[in-house]
Order: sequence, then C-alpha cells, then structure tokens
Amino acid sequence: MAEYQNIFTQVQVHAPAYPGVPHEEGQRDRLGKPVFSYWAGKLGDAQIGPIYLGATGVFSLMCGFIAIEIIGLNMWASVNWNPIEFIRQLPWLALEPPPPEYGLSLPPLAEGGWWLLAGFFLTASILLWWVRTYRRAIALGMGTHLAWAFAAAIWLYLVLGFIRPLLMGSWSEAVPFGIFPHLDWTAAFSIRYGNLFYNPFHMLSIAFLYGSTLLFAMHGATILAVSRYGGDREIDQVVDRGTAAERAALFWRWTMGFNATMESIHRWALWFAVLTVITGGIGILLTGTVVDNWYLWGIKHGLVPVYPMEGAPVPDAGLLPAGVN
Ligand code: 07D
Ligand code: 07D
Repeated sequence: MAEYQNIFTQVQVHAPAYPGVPHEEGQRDRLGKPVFSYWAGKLGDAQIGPIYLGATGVFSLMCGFIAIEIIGLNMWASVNWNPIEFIRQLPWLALEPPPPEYGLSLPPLAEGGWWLLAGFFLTASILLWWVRTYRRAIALGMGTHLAWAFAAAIWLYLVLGFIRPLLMGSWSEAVPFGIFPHLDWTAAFSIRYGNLFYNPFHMLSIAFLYGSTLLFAMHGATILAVSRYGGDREIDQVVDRGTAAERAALFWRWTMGFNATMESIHRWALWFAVLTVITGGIGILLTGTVVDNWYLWGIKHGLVPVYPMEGAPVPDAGLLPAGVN
C-alpha cells in the first residue's frame, strides 16, 4: 500500500497573497506585488515578495557590489584581462592582503591596498545587513534572536580579517579573497601555528558544528515523523501539547531516556550553531597572540598522545619523511 511519506513531498497551500502586517509610520513602503511560483513552493512558501529595501538594505547591497567589483576586477587583471582565463581560473584567483613589511600602514593599491578597500566595503556591507536584520525584526515585533546569531558569525569573520590582524600588528595576517586561496590560507595557518587540532577552542567549535548537524537531523526527522498528527504545528504544541508532541517525546524517551521539548529543541539548535562560531573566534584570537604553537602547547598540557614509545610524544607529522606515520 502506498503510504503518505513526506521526505520529499511538499504541500502547497494556495491562499491570497499576504502583504504582511501594517506599517509603522515613517518607514518606506515594501516593494513589489507578491507573485506565486510553483517551483518556489517546492522548496518553501510559494509566495515571492514583497521585499523590503530600506536605507540599510540599499547601502548594504551597494557596498557588497563595490567589494565584489574590486575583488573581481583585481582577479581579472591578474589574468591580463583575458575573459576566458578569468572564468577558467576563477576558483584559483586571489586578491591577497598586503605583505608583512607594511604592518598596519596603508599600502599602495597594487600591493594590498585593493585588498584593504575590498575588506572595508565587504565589512560595511555585512554590518549594514546586520542592522537590517535587527531593525526588520523590531519592526515586526519579533525578538532579535536572528540578529544575535548572525552577530556570532560576524564575530568569527571580524576575528579572522580584522581583530586578530590588528593585535598581531599586520594586515598580512588576514585571509585573502578567493575560493581556493582562502583554503590554502586555512591550511597554512594551521601548520604555521603548530597544528590547530590541538587548539581546544577548535575542538569545541568542531563539537558544536557536528552537534549542530546531529540536532538538525534529529529535529527535522522528528517533526516530519509526527507531522501526520499535526507535529508541524510545533509552535502551537509548545503550550498546547497534542498527540504529535507526546509521541515525539515518548519516542526519544524510549530510545535515549530523555527528550527535548517542542520549545527547548529550538534553543538547543540556536546555541549549538552560535557556539560553533563564538568558540571558533576565541580559538583564532588566541592563536599567535597568546599561543604560538598548539602542538608544543599540547605537549606541555598533556594533550598530545604519548604512544607507543614510552614517555616520548608522537613526532610532528610534518617533520617526518613521506610515508612514515
Ligand atoms: C550554504 C549559505 C550560502 C553561502 C554560500 C557562500 C561567497 C564567496 C567570493 C570568489 C555554508 C557564498 C560564497 C560569497 C565568493 C569570492 C571572492 C553556507 C551556506 C554558498 N568562507 N571554507 C567555502 C566563505 C573561511 C573553509 C565555500 C566566506 C575561513 C573550508 C565558500 C567566508 C575558514 C571550506 C566559502 C569564509 C574557511 C570552505 C562554501 C567569510 C575557516 C570548504 C561555503 C566571509 C572557517 C568550502 C572551496 C558554504 C569550499 C568553503 C565562503 C571564511 C574554511 C566559497 C564567504 C577563513 C575548509 N567557504 N572559510 O557553503 O568548498 O557555507 O571551498 O568569512 O571546503 Mg570558507
Ligand atoms: C566563516 C563565519 C563568517 C561568515 C560570515 C558570512 C558572505 C556571503 C553571500 C548569501 C564558518 C558572510 C557571508 C559575505 C554572502 C551570499 C550568496 C563560519 C564563518 C559572517 N576543521 N579550521 C574551523 C574542522 C582543520 C582551521 C571551524 C573540521 C585542520 C582554521 C570548524 C576538521 C586545519 C580555522 C572547523 C578541521 C584547520 C578553522 C569553522 C577536520 C587545516 C578557523 C566554523 C575533520 C589544515 C575556524 C577555531 C564555522 C575556527 C575553523 C572544522 C581541520 C584550520 C568547526 C571538522 C587541522 C584556520 N574548523 N582545520 O562555522 O573558528 O565556519 O577555528 O579535519 O578560522 Mg578547522
């Protein structure tokens, strides 16, 4: 018998377009008459628009556009303005920060000056977008939880590209713009500071990152599994527990002895996600400022495993000949 399964299927509700709650005075109008899209409805809500573009939205998009122009044109210039090579090599192209000799001073444009300008506009764009999330939440009478979660990610971003370079006294410490170049930076950073795996805040960040995926899977699966009993109305069931909430809770009590509630699971999710980047930012901030080599730090604090040679720490893999481990 074909049973109703909801892993891929999506219910599309057709209702009159909803422009949103009434406006407060002194705010710009929202733009565009809502339209309905069947394909948008496959992924989420079928209604598209209206969009709200206040001053912070417009300035954020402008700053983001300027940043992308600076990055893109510098990358294009680096392949002698050849359009084919630009597309072909795009994932490998970079706009690098200034070399170490410039410290925190203003370098010529071609030697990191463009990087500094692009960073300025990208940061302005991100911060303006943050203000937008904060102010739109207030305008709707919502809590500002989302803005603070976004702020946690911005904390890691600012540590990587601004706060730590300031403390280290050099822009050259910051991350380059570019797809693979920023991965090379990440790998080099780990090696330069003696293996980031021994940084306890990197460990915490990983635990929260993995924990976030586990919680997301458990929560998504649980709600889909009881949606036939109205479990998808989970927020109603925070205060008015129905059979869906009871079954979902009992499932987890049966399988692991303990259950989250329809409310607390969302707090778990939010905190795991934000702690990934909060602990991560702390870990990066300590690197090179307080701790110069996490491997040696790990030896000192008994973190580096001491097998199999008696009493001797495992040698740094980077110092061994190839094939030995
Ligand atoms: C799915 C939401 C949508 C967002 C997307 C990203 C850009 C960049 C710019 C070409 C989950 C849009 C991308 C706007 C284009 C230019 C100049 C979010 C979703 C689809 N990384 N990173 C990626 C950024 C750092 C690391 C991908 C940004 C640190 C590793 C993408 C930042 C370190 C790997 C990307 C940032 C680091 C990646 C996919 C900022 C340590 C991968 C991202 C602003 C944290 C993966 C080729 C994604 C990959 C990847 C963007 C910072 C490590 C290009 C914008 C410096 C190890 N990073 N990253 O889906 O495939 O995120 O790389 O701080 O393996 Mg990164
Ligand atoms: C980057 C927050 C900023 C992003 C913002 C978004 C736009 C685009 C566009 C919408 C991601 C701005 C967005 C501008 C808008 C559109 C289209 C969040 C960001 C504001 N690591 N590692 C982490 C693992 C190793 C290294 C975190 C695993 C090696 C460095 C995470 C492994 C070496 C850094 C993590 C592993 C190394 C990290 C990132 C395994 C490399 C960091 C969390 C299994 C050889 C970062 C403390 C995050 C950090 C970080 C995971 C290995 C280096 C948990 C699983 C040993 C240098 N690593 N890592 O959410 O915080 O990032 O470290 O091997 O800086 Mg690591």
